[in-house]
Amino acid sequence: MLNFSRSSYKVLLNGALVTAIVTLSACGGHGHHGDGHSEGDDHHSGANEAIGAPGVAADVDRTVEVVMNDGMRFVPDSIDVKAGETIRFNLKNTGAVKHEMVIGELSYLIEHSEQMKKFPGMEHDEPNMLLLDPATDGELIWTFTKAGNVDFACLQPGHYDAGMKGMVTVAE
Ligand SMILES: [Cu+2]
Repeated sequence: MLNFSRSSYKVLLNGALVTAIVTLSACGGHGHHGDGHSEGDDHHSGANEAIGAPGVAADVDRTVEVVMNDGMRFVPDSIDVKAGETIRFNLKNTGAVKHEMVIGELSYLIEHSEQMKKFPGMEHDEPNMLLLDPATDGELIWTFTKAGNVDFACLQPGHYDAGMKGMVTVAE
């Protein structure tokens, strides 16, 4: 009787463990949920020095309006900022399907675009992204810390491949 209880407990534990691993795999296992993965994975979090950092409302220097549409475009898809600027992106989804703006390195965006095709229901909520339902708007605040190019894209399945991407040019 005692042995039976113990083995049932083990199975339950293993079941929980398996579930956790599957959940991580669905997102590529790269820890962009910010749930305590090793620091070596930070380049996949979407928030690193090259692309900038999440901004706060009190620091906003400028607001930029960006429309996301079912033509699979960001309007505008080219945005100029200066290093150190905190931008409030006022995002508007004028389409009939969900769109999102995800700021990140190109490799991160492409990888997650592929993941989204495999797991279309996968949703994220990170400071470097904003997912909008059809005909809604919202804001994403981001501080661009370093000069260079910072990519952004919509990672809803197929949207990146259809050209739904853009670039922020960060001047010195
Ligand atoms: Cu989209």
